[in-house]
Amino acid sequence: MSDLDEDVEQRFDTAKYLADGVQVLRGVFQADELAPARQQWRNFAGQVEAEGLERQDRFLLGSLSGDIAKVCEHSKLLDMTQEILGEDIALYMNRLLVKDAVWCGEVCVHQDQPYFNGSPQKVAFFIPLEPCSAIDGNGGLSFVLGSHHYGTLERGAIQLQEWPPMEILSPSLEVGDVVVMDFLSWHYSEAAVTADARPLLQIVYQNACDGSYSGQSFGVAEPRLMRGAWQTQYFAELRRGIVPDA
Ligand SMILES: O=C(O)CCC(=O)C(=O)O
Repeated sequence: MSDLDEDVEQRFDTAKYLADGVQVLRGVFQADELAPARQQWRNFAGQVEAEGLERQDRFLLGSLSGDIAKVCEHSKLLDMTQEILGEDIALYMNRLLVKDAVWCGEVCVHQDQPYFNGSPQKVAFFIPLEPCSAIDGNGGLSFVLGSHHYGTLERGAIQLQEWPPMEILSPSLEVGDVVVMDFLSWHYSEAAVTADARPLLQIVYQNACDGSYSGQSFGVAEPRLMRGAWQTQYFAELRRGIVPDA
C-alpha cells in the first residue's frame, strides 16, 4: 500500500476486501471528525423536509447538504477507494438511509447494482452517524461474504437457500467504524427492534472512466470528480430518458 492514512492502513486489507467483497473497519474516524455531521443529523432528524429532503421509507431523497454532504470528501475514504479503483475517482451516490419511528422495517437480501446505472465496479461505504446494530438492534446491515463473485444479478429478493452456503457478517457498528462494500455484494437488514434511530450514510464511488451518476434523488445531481481527472466525456444520469418497462 502506498499513501494510505496510517491509522487506516493497519486495518484496510485490499486482498481481503477483494476476496470477501466487504470489510468492516473499526475506528476509521475519530469522534471529532464526524461530530459536525452527527450534530447536523440530530438537528434535522424528524424534520427532513426543512433540509429539502423527501422521506420515503428508509430513504431520504434529495441532495444532502452541510457537514453530512462533506463526509464523502474525506481523504480516508478516498485513499481506500484509490487502492481499489485506481487514481481517478468520481462520486456516484451520497445518501442517508434511516430507520427510526417513521420506518423501521426489514430489507430483503439484495444487490444494489441492478437498481442503478453504469459500471458495476463501484465501492460503497456505509458510515453510521449513530451506533448501528444488526442483531437485536436498530436494523443494521448484514453482508453475504463472497457473493459479489456471482456478478450482476437481477432486481428483487435473492433467495439465499438457492445458492451455495456463504458466511454472513452482521457487524455492530460504533460511530467511527466504516463498512467498505463491493457494489455487487449481497446484503440485507432485519427490522429494528429498538427505538434508537439508525442514520447510515451510504457513499458510493467509481473510477472516473465511468460517467454515470445517481442524480439529485440519491445525492449526486451532477457528475462529480473527487480525485484525479475525468477519463470520459460521456455522462449519464440514472433514469435519464428512460420509460421503465410496464
Ligand atoms: O437501510 C438498510 O437497512 C438497507 C439499505 C440498502 O441496502 C439499500 O437500500 O439498498
